[in-house]
Amino acid sequence: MEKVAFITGITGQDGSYLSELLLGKGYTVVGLVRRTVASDSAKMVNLSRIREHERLIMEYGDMSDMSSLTRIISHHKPQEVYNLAAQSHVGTSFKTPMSTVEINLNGCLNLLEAIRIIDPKIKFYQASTSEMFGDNIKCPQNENTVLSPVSPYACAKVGAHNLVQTYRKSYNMHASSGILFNHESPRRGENFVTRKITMAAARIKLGIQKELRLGNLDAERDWGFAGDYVYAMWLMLQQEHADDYVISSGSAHSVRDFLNYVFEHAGLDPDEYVIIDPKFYRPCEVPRLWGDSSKAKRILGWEPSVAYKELAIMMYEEDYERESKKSQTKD
Ligand code: NAP
Ligand code: F7E
Repeated sequence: MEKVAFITGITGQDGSYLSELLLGKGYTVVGLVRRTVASDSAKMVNLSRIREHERLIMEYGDMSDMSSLTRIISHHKPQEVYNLAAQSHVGTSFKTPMSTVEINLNGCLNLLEAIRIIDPKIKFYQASTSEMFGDNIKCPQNENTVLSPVSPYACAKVGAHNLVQTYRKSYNMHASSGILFNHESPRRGENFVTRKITMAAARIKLGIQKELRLGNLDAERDWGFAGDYVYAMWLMLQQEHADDYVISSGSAHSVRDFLNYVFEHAGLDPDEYVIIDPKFYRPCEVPRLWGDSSKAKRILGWEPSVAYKELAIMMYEEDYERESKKSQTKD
């Protein structure tokens, strides 16, 4: 039988890696795109490798518009739905709390309801997050760690996480949540700290940027590679039973450590270029995220394949190559 997957958030970092994975496995992939993105080809850059693929279908819609979700699910009849769409920037969620809740919480409910009504046998994946642990610094964090969200982003994600568990228990739906720790790649949005750093290092090295403004350098994160993490999403939906799984690299590093490592690799001294700017501090910070994904290893057989330093260099090198090509074409 033809396998069909519906992915929300397909234009984002994870959506693009997951699409490539599923197309490679023979799926037909249906992706939800907003009109504002579909009309701007620069915003489709993450999908450049697969845009012309015959089994990739783009459908206009929006997480806040349940009718668009029901239309797509009724028409394409997916067996698997991956809900990756979100306003995913934690700092921004303090500035746009209502739309963040609308997309990240109500959007998830719209999708769960659409599935329950149309075909409750559809398998569902929810993009939950380590941000839900918030200021609970008991480490390493696992599936039993108490949730203590401290941003509108994380509050909305906790609500969605609870809804997924509720639909699983109430309607016997195959609905799973991946509690994913930070995962990065050369496709990471440019306003997330790792990408901001690798991009700045590349541009400073090339002489096209003079300084890098950052916020809290003491925060610690457990950073892994997005390509590894989307494989865990797929594995969750291949299990007989739905469940929640922590997905992480298993080690934590500070923002300062990431900064120093990338700048040292580029042959730059961060003290000469980095300015601490209060604008990038958050009203409430998550001090430390460090995950324990032993359940995923035991049940899914999942393990990360790209280490922290390898990831940092991969991101820096791609940024350097692209920025260098761009500056040559300007000459
Ligand atoms: P991302 O690059 O920011 O992508 C977010 C996607 O959501 C984009 O495709 C965006 O579309 C789409 N979107 C936003 N609002 C929408 C709306 N109203 N209707 C339809 N689509 C909408 O995020 P990511 O890093 O790939 O993360 C994927 C998911 O995992 C998100 O739910 C995020 O919260 C969660 N997560 C991420 C991490 C991480 O470290 N990356 C960790 C844990 C959980 P446009 O292109 O139109 O903006
Ligand atoms: O911040 C600090 C900042 O924005 C990491 C999302 O994918 O992962 C991501 O959320 C840390 C924070 O990621 C700057 O204060 C310092 O402590 O890269 P980030 P995040 O907030 O951890 C989780 C798991 C998700 O679910 C989210 O969707 O870095 N930091 N200076 C800075 N952060 C940013 N963005 N910019 C700075 O200038």
